Formats: sequence, structure tokens, C-alpha cells
Amino acid sequence: MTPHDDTIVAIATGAGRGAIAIVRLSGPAAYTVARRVATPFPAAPRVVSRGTVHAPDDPSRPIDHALITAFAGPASYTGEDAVEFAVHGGPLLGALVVEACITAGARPAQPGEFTERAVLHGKMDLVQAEAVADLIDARSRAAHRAALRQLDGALSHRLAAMREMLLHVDALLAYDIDFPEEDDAPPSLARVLAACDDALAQVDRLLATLPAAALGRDGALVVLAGPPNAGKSALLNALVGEARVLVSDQPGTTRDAVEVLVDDEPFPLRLVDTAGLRASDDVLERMGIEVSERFVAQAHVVLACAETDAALASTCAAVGARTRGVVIAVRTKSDLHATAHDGAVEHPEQTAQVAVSAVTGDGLAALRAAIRVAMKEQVATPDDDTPVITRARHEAALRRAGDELRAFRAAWAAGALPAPVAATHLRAAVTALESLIGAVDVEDVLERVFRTFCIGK
Ligand SMILES: Nc1nc2c(ncn2[C@@H]2O[C@H](COP(=O)(O)OP(=O)(O)O)[C@@H](O)[C@H]2O)c(=O)[nH]1
Ligand SMILES: [Mg+2]
Repeated sequence: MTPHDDTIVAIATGAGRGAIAIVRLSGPAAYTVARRVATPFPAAPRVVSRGTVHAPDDPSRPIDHALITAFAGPASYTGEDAVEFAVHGGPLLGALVVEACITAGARPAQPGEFTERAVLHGKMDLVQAEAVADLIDARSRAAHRAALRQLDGALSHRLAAMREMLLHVDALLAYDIDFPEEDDAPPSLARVLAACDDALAQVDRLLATLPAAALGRDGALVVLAGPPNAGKSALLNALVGEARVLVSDQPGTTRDAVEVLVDDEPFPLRLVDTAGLRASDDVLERMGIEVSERFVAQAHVVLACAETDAALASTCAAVGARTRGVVIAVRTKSDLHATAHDGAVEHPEQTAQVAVSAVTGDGLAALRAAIRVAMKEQVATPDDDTPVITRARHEAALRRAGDELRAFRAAWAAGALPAPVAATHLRAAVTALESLIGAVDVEDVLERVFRTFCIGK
């Protein structure tokens, strides 16, 4: 682990015009650097005070008024001495403050370096650090919820408890390994197997949260399909609540797929508007139709849209043949056909039917509810007790742990391997869990995790 003997600086807030920009300094020389560029330096840590940020050692060349907060390590985000300057926002001021700090002895921070230092100083573990990035990147309530729980330690505690349990089993084995001839207290075969099965069940439960976590982050794919002019684009706009897609009475207007992420529970929806599913000689339109078919094939839910009952029946049939997702029959423009369609249309049993009007908004709530039901049918929403895992890194480590546990279990149950050999599988499982929280392989893992962060975090 590299010791951090240098002091880093970066703008911590978003780029562009804004009311406030925060510049963050951290490292052993944070106070020294800050004293050179700020007057007066705060009298006490963790108390916000007003001052002037200026050119190094020269209060006669002010940069801005600032609210300045000093944090004495280890009571800071990074665990080091740290100082934050809140100055006015905009493209220039934050950069000028950073420049002054660099002249005064700091160096520009790399992406994620503040959080990396927090991990290295034991302020949080690696999955919590990932949660910080996820919280910043969250585009949906589901992703936000998962990230906050992970930051609060839900996953860390679960992993720590599993690790403890495996170490306990390892200790039972060690007893057997060290005293093979003693017969008064051998590790009970049943006890070891039960603990191993329990750990395996926990690994599987965590892995089972992957699909829900991915949907919470990326959204469920909801594709609008149907003949040109059915009202697909208008319906998407109505679902989104603003005009995002070109609506026109010229058939074939939407030539490639348009995608909009709309937040919803339990998952956000990736609404995709497509070109109509008809045969076409127009090359551009033909390409659009091929794109639609690809989206339809991958969809979790297809909204089969058509204006008349006959068109709706054939659209549902065509779409049903092209997707494994749930098909919802959507009779569009119900304001124009309010009374004409009392009779139920023949659909496969599992197909829900909803009549909607993009003009009056009738049926939109029912459609949203039908989409929710369709999603619940397809993906188990994790119970509140199980933290979700969110990254390929988590999945890989848990699969490794699971494989090692299965190998251990097979060896142990069959008595095929001597206990010391079986125990190596157990320790490999423990190591996999430790790599997940960043307790081993630190350099390598940190590098991969933190370089995807934004600068200043
Ligand atoms: N009255 C009424 N007209 C609609 C409705 N939805 C769409 N339209 C009209 O139908 C035409 C085709 O709509 P559009 O959304 O572009 O169809 P798309 O080709 O399926 O995307 C446009 O003239 C829309 O204004 C609706 O709910 N009610
Ligand atoms: Mg369209």
C-alpha cells in the first residue's frame, strides 16, 4: 500500500455555471497549503468561517470570498487533514483556487483519489466506496436506494458476517488438522457442512439480486411497437410527460429507436419508441424497422400499440412471435374510439389490454400499473433484508467464493481429500470475500475501482 505523503486538491462540485463551487484539499500539508492561500484560516476545525482566498502568500491579490472549513485528521472524509473552500461557482473561480493551492504545494487529485484515501485510512471499505460512486451516478430512486444502503454498510456487514462464519469453520478444521488423533472433540462433520451450506445459501441469495440491481440502475426495457401512425410516439411523450419524440401524421416518421429513461418503482423504465413494424421498401425506414425488431426481441415489456381491434390483434400476434417479454395490448387514441370497441379482443390469456389516449391522458395510469405488474412477474424484487450487489466485480468475487465453497463441501463430505487440502478451498473462499471489501489485493483493485470515479470525489 503506498503511503500518501503528498497533498491533493480538486474542485469537488460539478462543472459549469452554478452558485457555489467547492475546492477540496487533503493530505499532510493541507493546513500549510490552506494557510498560504486563505486569510483568516479557521480558528477551529469543523467550524465554517468566512475568509478570503488569495494568491499564495499575498492577501493583496484576492481570488474570491469563501466559506472555509478545516478538518483535522482522522476526523475528515479522507481521514487526513483536509480543508474545503466554498467559493462562487462558474467555470473560472474554482480553477483559480486550485491553481493557487498547486502553487502553494498541492498537486491535482486523480479521479476518486479522495475516496481512495478514505478507504486506505479505514474510513470505509471498498464496497462502500463503490456505493459513493453509485450514489453520484444514480438516475433512479431504485439505484439511489441501493447505493445508500450499501454506503451505510448493509453489504459490508453481510460479507463480514459470512467471512466470520467461514473463519469459524476453518478454526474447527484446524482443530482436526492439529489433533488428528484426539477423538474427544473432532469437528463435527454435520456442523461443518451446515455452516458451509449456510454460507453457500447466502452467496446464492446475494447473486440472485443481480437482475434486480441491474434493472434498478439501467431500467426495464419497455418497447413501443405497432403499425406506423398507431400513436406510439404520442404515447411515449404522454408517458414521459413532455414532448421528447417527434409526433407526426406522416407514417414512418420515427426511423431509429428513441430512448427515454423515466423513473418508476420498483424499476425505472427505459422507454423505447421504434419505427413501425411494417414491411418497407425505403432503405432508411427498413433499417429503423430492423432496429425495432432487435429492441422488441430484448424487451422486458412490449407495448403492442394499434388503433383498431383488428390491427391490435395482428400486432399482438406479430410482436408475441418476436419477443420473450410480456406483451401488453394497448388500444390507442381511445378519445376517438370511445364507444366503438366495447367487445373484448381475442388475445392470449396472459396479454393484458389497456385503452389509452395520449390526448386526454385516459388509461395512462392503468398502463403504468400494467407495466409494473408485468415487471413483477419477470424479476423478483429483493426483500428488504438482502442487500443487492451492483457490480461485475461483486459477482465475480461471489462466484469465486461459491465455487470454492462447493469444492470444499464436495471434498469434505466425501472425505476424499485430507482436511488440510479441503481447508485451502475454504481459505480461498475467505480471500474472495476479503477482496470484495478491499482487505486483500488492495493496489490492483483500488486502481480499477477508483479511476472510474469523477475527479474531486
Ligand atoms: N386523437 C388522438 N390522436 C392521436 C393520439 N395519439 C396519436 N395521435 C395522432 O396520431 C398521429 C400519429 O401519431 P404518432 O404518435 O406519430 O404515431 P406513431 O407513428 O405510431 O409514432 C398523429 O397525428 C398524432 O397526433 C391520441 O391518443 N388521440
Ligand atoms: Mg413515431
